[in-house]
This record gives sequence, structure tokens and C-alpha cells, in this order.
Amino acid sequence: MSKRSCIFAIALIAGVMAISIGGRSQATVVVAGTLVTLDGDNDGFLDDATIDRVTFDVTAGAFITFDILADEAIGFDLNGDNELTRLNTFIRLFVGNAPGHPIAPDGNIGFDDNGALGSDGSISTFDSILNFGFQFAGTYFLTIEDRVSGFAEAIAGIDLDHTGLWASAGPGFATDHADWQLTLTPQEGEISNVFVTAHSAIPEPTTIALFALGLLGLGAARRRRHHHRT
Ligand SMILES: [Ca+2]
Ligand SMILES: [Ca+2]
Ligand SMILES: [Ca+2]
Ligand SMILES: [Ca+2]
Repeated sequence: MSKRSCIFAIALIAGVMAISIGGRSQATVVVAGTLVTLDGDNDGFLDDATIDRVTFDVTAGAFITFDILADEAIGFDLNGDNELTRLNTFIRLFVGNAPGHPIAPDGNIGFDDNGALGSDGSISTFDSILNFGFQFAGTYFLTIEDRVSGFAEAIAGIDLDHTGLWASAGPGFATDHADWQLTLTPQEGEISNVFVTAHSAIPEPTTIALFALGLLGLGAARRRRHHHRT
């Protein structure tokens, strides 16, 4: 390669890099939480488990990687809290409020159970990972549960027939709770307003979840009315 074409090639590569870096306009976000066992259906048994929710906003065209770090299966304290917990995550992606999206609010648009380890230090393929391209800007949410609960349970935030891994994790592992960490990496576009809704401190999750859903419905009705007026 001549000196001139070599310089041209370097300039071309630099230009491409600048474009791809320019597309990554938002930094990675890391959030964490803890699922707990409880008696959610009041049958006298602590055989139910909470399901956490991570809510966020994205720009149109955003492409996000959702990478879970949870299962401390082989004795590594991955999150550095001096205890070992096991969670066999299942994640679901829902539409929150994304105007123009063909799927209704609370509609499920993606999920993952076990997959690649990702780049977050996972040591177990029980950890979930999901890559998703968002055509419509708006608010979405991801639910994090142990194994697979019902669709409605993911929305309500509690698994009423929990058969999860952590309860039988074995000596040295916690049996009443399990920790998770989620890394949200925008490969394209932006992600913002990331927050976790934990159901662990709610005394009667089902009632309050129904109440919250009612409020959401009321809010949606108000928005619809307001929309008609304008
Ligand atoms: Ca129960
Ligand atoms: Ca991972
Ligand atoms: Ca730990
Ligand atoms: Ca899993």
C-alpha cells in the first residue's frame, strides 16, 4: 500500500469510528435488587416470591443489551456482599407508555431465560441476557423473576407458585432471598430514567398491585380524555 492510500485508509477508519462512537450517546447503566420469599397468597406458607421491575425510557431506534448477573452457583460472591445467593433469572420486556407502539401498555415484547454469559462477569448460563431494538421512543419496563412465573404475575410483581432454585440451593446459600444485577448498555441510541421497583417491602403485594394497576388505568383514561379534548 502506498503512503498516500495508507493515510486515506486510516482517515476512513477514523471516520467510521467517529460515526459509531457518535451513535453511542449514553453511558451504560447498572442497577441491582433482591427478590424475597413471602406468603403472598396468605396460605400460611412462605412459598411465594417477589418479582422486581426495572423501568426506563429509550429514544426511537435505540438498541439495548440487558445483561443479568445473578447466579453465584459455584461459590463466587459476584456482588461482593459476603453472602451467596442463587437466582435462575427469567426476564420479560414490556411496553409501558410508548405512543404509536402497536402493542398495548403492559404488552410483552421480549424475554430471555438462559443464554450467553454477556460481559458482566456471569459464571452461570442461568443468567438471562436480551438484546432489543426499540422502534418507538417511550417508557418500557423489564421484569426480573426466578425461573418462569405467569405473565400476569410478572406484571403484578409476585410469583404465587414459586418453585425457584434458591429455596433448594444447598448449604452455604441463602434460602429466603436472592440478589440480581442488571447492566443496561445502549449499543445505539439513548436510555434514561432507569429505576427499580421492588416489591419486597409490601405487606400485601397482590392487593397493592391491583390498586396500582387501577391507578394506572385511571391515569390512562385521563390521558385518553385529555387527548380527545386537544
Ligand atoms: Ca403462600
Ligand atoms: Ca450476564
Ligand atoms: Ca453475593
Ligand atoms: Ca434463567
